[in-house]
Amino acid sequence: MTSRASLRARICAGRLAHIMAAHSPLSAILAEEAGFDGIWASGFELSALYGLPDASLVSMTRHLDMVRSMAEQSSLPIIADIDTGFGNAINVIYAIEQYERAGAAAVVIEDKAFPKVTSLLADGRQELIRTEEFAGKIRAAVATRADPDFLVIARTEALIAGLGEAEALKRARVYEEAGADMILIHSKQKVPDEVESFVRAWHGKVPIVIVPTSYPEMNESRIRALGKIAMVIYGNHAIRAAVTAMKDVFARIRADGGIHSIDPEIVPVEEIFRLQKMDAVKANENRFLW
Ligand code: SPV
Ligand code: MG
Repeated sequence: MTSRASLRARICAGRLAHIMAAHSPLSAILAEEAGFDGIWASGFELSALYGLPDASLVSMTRHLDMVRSMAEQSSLPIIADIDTGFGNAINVIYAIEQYERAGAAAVVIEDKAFPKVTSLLADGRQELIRTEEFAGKIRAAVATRADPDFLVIARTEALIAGLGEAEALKRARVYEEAGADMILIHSKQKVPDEVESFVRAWHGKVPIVIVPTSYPEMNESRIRALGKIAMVIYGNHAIRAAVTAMKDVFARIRADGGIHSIDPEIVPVEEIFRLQKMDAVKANENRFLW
């Protein structure tokens, strides 16, 4: 079974898919080793990796290149965060062709206007496009995919934009009608109430995706108890873990005046060799370097 087919089968069987953000092939490898079911090719993480705000500044080709590089190193399905789809329905058509070819298993397209601004910012400028226009983008994505197992996930930012639950539900219904395989509902409230209320009120046929970054108390047992949610995305925990670890280690080296005390506390270089598959190089040296 392809990673796309296995992701779709998991979703259809109602088994919650646990998806970890990644910003590099190395973080994708670590997410796979940790037992996640898929990789979130996060626009936020990749923007941060380049030291840029998540505001449509990282180009499609840069993001695509990262998806391709992750797909080379991980067998997990990749859910590509394609933001607004890089423009209108015509841009979406091109994006779907490219992302499918690059090895993504799914795309998430959001109903914000291009250029977008990151969702979790306290006073972010959140502008949505017309419901019908976004439905056209979803129809374009569905009509373009070559593999029927490639998932098209419609993300509504209605709650993020402060438009309320009725508008979020109305948009989600239209996006389902347009052919979306799943609906991602995003919220920046510090508690799960808003998302829980949306999920209870959702009576569509397609399942829901959530990104509980701002309401971390919504753990997996609460998600299962609520039902209807088929995918949970841990949206920025790879880059935040990396920043936490680098800050700590860099500060310790400066404070200690050297690497002597930190050395036993960080992974040895042999662990990096393992992640790089250096053993294959050694084996091939023995076979072919005569
Ligand atoms: C991302 O990780 O790029 C997302 C999730 O889209 S969020 O940043 O929370 O909007
Ligand atoms: Mg994003």
